[in-house]
Amino acid sequence: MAGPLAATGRLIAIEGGEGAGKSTQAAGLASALGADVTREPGGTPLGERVRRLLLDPAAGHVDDWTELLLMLAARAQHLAERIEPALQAGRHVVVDRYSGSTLAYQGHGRGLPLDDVRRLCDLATRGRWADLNVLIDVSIEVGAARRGGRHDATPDRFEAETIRFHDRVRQGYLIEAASDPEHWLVVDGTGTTEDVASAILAGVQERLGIDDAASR
Ligand code: Z5A
Repeated sequence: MAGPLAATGRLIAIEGGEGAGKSTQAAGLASALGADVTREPGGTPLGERVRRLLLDPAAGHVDDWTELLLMLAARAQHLAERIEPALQAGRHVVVDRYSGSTLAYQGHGRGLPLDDVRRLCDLATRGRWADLNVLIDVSIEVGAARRGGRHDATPDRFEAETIRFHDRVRQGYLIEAASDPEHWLVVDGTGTTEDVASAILAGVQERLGIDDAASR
């Protein structure tokens, strides 16, 4: 298929397991770069409705392919409505989860064939992959402890998954990062919020050659 439209804005995805600190770091990075910030699944009114369906523990059994296609339906809308217009207007976009999450969760975690997952991500995004995926890597235990410190509500459908599932996701992320180092930056997420933020900003600037908002 034809590649994505040329754009001057860069797309940076913040990836990792639950509780890794993605939302915290996505907001901080976007502020440092003067970029738009958004999240998946979600980011648009329709996407946020799909998100509620996907996370609802009362949804009962959700077939793995259904889960994949709902993630991609939300992404297609997100891309059309928010991401692509911002990139075309020259704004950088920081997204809290993107196609890397689909490879890690629906591919490595659920066990759907990776080639199919990759091809469907490509179709849903018209070939728009992140310019850089920042993987915030923490152990399952650290992620669960951080999440546990924050939530007191019923766990969502993903939070309720087994440790083995979350471990497959973590290993899957590391496999994806190792197999495409040009598009992945792995950051140790166990330091303080400030330490992790500095490592991410330095890595993004070095890899994408973009200035922070303060130096423009
Ligand atoms: N999913 C999927 O399966 N396929 C897909 O294609 C996509 C998504 C796009 C919802 O995502 C689920 O969707 C997700 C995968 C699936 N489920 N899981 N697991 P989500 O991003 O909303 O869910 P999440 O990963 O569970 O997000 P989270 O719990 O909000 O975690 P986070 O964003 O990584 O962390 P945070 O909110 O920034 O921080 C968590 C707490 O830790 C908070 O109290 C912070 O203040 C604290 N924190 C953050 N950083 C630090 C450091 N460095 N030190 C100490 N404490 C910290």
